[in-house]
Amino acid sequence: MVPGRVSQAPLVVVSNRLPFILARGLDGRLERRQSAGGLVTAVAPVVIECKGTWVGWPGTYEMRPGEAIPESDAGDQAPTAGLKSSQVVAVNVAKDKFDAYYNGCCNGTFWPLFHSMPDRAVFKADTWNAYCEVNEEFAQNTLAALRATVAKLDAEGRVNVAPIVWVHDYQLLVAAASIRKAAEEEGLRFRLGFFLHIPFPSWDIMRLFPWDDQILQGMLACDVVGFHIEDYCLNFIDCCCRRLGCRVDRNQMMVELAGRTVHVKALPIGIPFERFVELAESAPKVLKTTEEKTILGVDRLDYTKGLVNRILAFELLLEKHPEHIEKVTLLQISVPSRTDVREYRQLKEEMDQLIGRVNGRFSRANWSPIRYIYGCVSQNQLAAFYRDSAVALVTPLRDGMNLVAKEYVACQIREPGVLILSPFAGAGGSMHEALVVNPYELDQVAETIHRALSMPLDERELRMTQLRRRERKNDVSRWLESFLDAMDGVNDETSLVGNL
Ligand code: GDG
Repeated sequence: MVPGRVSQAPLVVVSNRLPFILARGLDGRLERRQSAGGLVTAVAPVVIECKGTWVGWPGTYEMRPGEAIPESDAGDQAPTAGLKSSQVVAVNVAKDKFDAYYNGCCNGTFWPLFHSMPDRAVFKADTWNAYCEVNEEFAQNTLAALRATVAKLDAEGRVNVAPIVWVHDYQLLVAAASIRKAAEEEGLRFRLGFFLHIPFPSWDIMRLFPWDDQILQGMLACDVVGFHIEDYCLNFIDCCCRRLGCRVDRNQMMVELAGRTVHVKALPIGIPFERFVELAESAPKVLKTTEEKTILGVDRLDYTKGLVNRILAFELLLEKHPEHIEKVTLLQISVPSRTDVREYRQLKEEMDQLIGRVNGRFSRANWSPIRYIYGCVSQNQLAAFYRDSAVALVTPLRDGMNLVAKEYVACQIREPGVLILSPFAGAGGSMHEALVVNPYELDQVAETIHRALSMPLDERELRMTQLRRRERKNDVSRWLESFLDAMDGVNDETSLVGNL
């Protein structure tokens, strides 16, 4: 929560999904089903307090025209419980169109492209058109929310307050262009911000997308464009300069387009640190023995997360350091993800085979090297896994930030373990006390796991204390506060226009 600020300007949050999904219960009525992500936990209370609005897809194609969003049940403990149905706008899209937008363009094109894996990206005019149409539907719904918000502020006499519209992530890269155009034509008061949760690629990669100019213009329709780390900001600025010929200031991180200045900000996301500490304090023990050490991996089953490399590196460890046989286990939790996309089904097959092979090769009568959960565990159980694992292996090939690395350190409330982290995750840029390892260099990963398993207690303590201190300070509330500060700064800061 951000005290003292939220009362000033209402927030209109726009994201692909609402902070809860709707599903039809046995009685035929729509019900809210909660999602527990850190983003929702941090942002929902602010939307509730400032009497803001959340615009998003409700997770179902079954809403009938005009059907109301249900209120939360009495006794609902979720962070969205106080979000009234009048504060929620469901964007309903026909199934075929949503498929082309979400599975086709978002996850078939932008996800691999923005993670610098262009060989996996599919460029198709029809999925791109569906993407633009769905973004337009989000824009129209957001405009309706913005009109209602401004009218309410006017009625309250708060005529100097400009609502903040906050658009999230790669599913909505071009929505802001329509929002700005219509809102300006109608003379609505607003400020427009965008945050990208995944990396922003270099110009070399971005230029492969045939309609890259529209992406950049869509993002530049905002007053503030936020990324996790400075590298992504600089990539974005570079693209604006080279593709659109914008005037840019790389030191002040500003881009000028059509006489307007856009502020580009590095706003690294954090986690609800104290909530994970509490979970770790109360979660019952789930891992069996203390003699056997657990190496933990937790990821959506996604090719960006480096899962195949991770298993191969673990196999190498057992080959080169057989002293770990029967002494360590790799516990890999892989949450099913995007199962409608072929690449993801193929990865599932590949992982099943690979893990079967490694287990077949090294298992003993009472021990197997890899325990593999293809599914989702409860947050309580997850916190216990984090707390009781000797090593966390966070080795994505590329990752916007990676929250698992941060959640692991938050839960290290007993004997400290070791975080092994890829430099290609946004988190790699700031979690300096982790053992940083290139996930492509399998030998090195195996050696680093060996080093982590043999690390003396005082070194583990030293590293973990520092990691935890930093993440506690830079938690998700601070991220939210930094974004709101950046939005507040929009009108005060020097503009680029006339400055160069
Ligand atoms: C995107 C960007 C960026 C995982 N397994 C279970 C479970 N989880 C939760 C974790 C964590 C979240 O899922 C995963 O977050 P990540 O950050 O690791 O990855 P993405 O989903 O790819 O998120 C990423 C993030 O957006 C935020 O900006 O950091 O780079 O790709 O919170 O705890 N939760 C439960 N059971 C599981 O089995 N309950």
